[in-house]
Amino acid sequence: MSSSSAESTAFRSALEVVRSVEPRVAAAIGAELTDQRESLKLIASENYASPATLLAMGNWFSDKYAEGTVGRRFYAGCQNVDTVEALAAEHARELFGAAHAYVQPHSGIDANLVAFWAVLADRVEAPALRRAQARHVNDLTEQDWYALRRELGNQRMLGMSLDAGGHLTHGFRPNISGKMFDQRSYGTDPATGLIDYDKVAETAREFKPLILVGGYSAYPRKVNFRILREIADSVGATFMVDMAHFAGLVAGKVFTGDFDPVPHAHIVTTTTHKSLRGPRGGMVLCGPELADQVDRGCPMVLGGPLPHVMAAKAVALAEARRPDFADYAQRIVNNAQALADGLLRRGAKLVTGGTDNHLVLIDVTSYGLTGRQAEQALLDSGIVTNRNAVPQDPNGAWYTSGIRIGTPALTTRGLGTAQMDETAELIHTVLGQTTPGAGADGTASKAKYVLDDAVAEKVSQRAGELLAAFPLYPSVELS
Ligand code: DSN
Repeated sequence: MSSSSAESTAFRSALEVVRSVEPRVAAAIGAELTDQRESLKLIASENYASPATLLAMGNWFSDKYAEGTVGRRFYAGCQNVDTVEALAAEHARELFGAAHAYVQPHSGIDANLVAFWAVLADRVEAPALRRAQARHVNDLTEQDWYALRRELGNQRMLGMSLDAGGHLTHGFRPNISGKMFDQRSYGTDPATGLIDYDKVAETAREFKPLILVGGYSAYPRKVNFRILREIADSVGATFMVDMAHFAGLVAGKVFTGDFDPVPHAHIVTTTTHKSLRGPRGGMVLCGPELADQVDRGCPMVLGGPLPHVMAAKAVALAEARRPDFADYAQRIVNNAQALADGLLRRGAKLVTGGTDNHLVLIDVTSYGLTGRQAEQALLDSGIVTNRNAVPQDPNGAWYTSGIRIGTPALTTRGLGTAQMDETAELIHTVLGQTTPGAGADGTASKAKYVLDDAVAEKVSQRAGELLAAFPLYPSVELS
């Protein structure tokens, strides 16, 4: 049986079994594949995992509790979980050149929490923290938590500001990190949109953070991690990098030297499902000095590990160690640059004037739109993006003034630079032909917009034709 017919058979059989119990779930799974096949997915944080990665998740590993770590479990019978967890960690260490890998985090937020607690435990003498670590998180009383917060009190974190492209989990209020830490941010130079390292150093000297965080979810440029490490060292901070967005570019050796966070940071966190193209989940990499604290992630802040997802992480990380992954990673960046060039040539305004990673941030105020209006108009036209704040955003974090687009998913489908130019044309057409709408009372709205149905229809049709030449999961036929 050829591998492609094996994949079709596997997914078809799985759906048949699901259908026999709850046909609506089987129908929704099938519909999701159709939707993903038919939309021009430009969400910078999404991708398409391989059939092997997807299939590794649908099995009896899901039924196993495995709190603890390899060889040190709170449950019996974890020998097979040990095998997949150890394999995933080994692939991660080899791929990124890290001394230690912890592959249990369920998401990027979880990975960051594990890292924060590991650094706190390593750096702060707090008896309440030791007591908390010695027990299961569910057994902590209100008084324990209170003592913990008080004893840890006022630890400081310095991270990239949200509107400059930082992430919520880097000490911002809607996330627990904003409650655990006294946070201050570094932004970008208003003239260039680039990180001003002298300014970061100045803020670090003034603020003296316990943790300096590098990494972003909407900054379209490389970051010099060697310089950030020097800044961290100069103020005695632990240097942590959240590489969730660009882990695939590190794995594929597009980001090397000063731009590879692993040799420079004390601790690195990531998700596994973005440019790295694995299953939905997270991971922490560190040196031997933090390894023991990191391994306490479960049960300190994580619920039971997901062995079926760790199995899929092992598969995806093995894929990322193959030579063709480096070619994929380079094509992600080539495509993002072609998309940026295509937009710039058509008159769009881009934050920082371009990109050297996987994402492009369009400032849609140049089209007279908010991010919300632009996002919806593009969606009507078959183009899936997400709105995002731009530096010093006049429209705030809800409506925003930006559209963030990224190329990992379309690159996985096989689209190349020629198709990126056409994609730029489609985006520019929609944004150029959309105008702001008015609310019910006739006043200007930040959400309503006007786009001729015929334009949306034409763009959607063209996007469909573009995608038809690059089928998603060509090896998988469900009917
Ligand atoms: N939600 C992810 C993103 O879109 O960047 C980050 O958590």
